[in-house]
Amino acid sequence: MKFYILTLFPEMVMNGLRTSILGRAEKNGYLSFEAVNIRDYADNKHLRVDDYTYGGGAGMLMRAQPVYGAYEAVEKAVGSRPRVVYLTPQGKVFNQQMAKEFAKEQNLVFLCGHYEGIDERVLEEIVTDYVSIGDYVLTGGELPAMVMIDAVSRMVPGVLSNEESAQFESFEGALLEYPQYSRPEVWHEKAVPPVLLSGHHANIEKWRRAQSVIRTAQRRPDLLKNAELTEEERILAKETLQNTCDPQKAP
Ligand code: 6GU
Repeated sequence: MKFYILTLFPEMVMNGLRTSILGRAEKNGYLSFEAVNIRDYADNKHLRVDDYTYGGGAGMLMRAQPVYGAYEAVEKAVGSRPRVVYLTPQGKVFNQQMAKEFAKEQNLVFLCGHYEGIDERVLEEIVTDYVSIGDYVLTGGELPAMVMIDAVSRMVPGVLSNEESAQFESFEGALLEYPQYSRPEVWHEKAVPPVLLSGHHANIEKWRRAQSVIRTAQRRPDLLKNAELTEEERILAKETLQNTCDPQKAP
């Protein structure tokens, strides 16, 4: 899968994406990243990419012309009209389901805005998806693009090793992950739960599943409505909810 990132800060994006697991996946040919510098497509001799807004008011806007030029270069390279994700707090809030959907694309373009945004006319022509990462304001679309590319990339076959595999993690079954422990057996006078040392795999699975239910009820009770739970697990979730005051402060 190939990601194109249209941005004024290509080095910020590439340095982030070429680190750790995604960097390894690109080296091994499962993914490819290309940052397209919008400034390279500015048609004026000062390479200006921003301008004042008609109607007055705060701040500068990214001009339509260089954004469209950068998009056209990508369209030409892929040979068809790609899906173009514009990172904006006005978009639909990104989630795991959207990550899975985006991972089906052969090419995906992320358009990163800066200043007060981008001239509406070029957005109308090229953007297919308006997406946000949550209800807070950032200075630009680069960090949201990196967040989304990370979440999408790990859904692409081959990107994760077996050990890193996505299958049983948080949100897969709409439950949070169970707590995990490594050596030593006792640390700061806290012992690892004995069942995990028992070697009894059925009991371990049972304990982990119960911990996932408890943890979800304590920390993200909103996720329970979409969770597939047995009758016994429903009861455990309900009891946990009744014994939990503030989900944010729960251990
Ligand atoms: Cl996608 N962009 C910006 N600038 N701010 C955000 C955002 C995106 N998502 C949440 N806040």
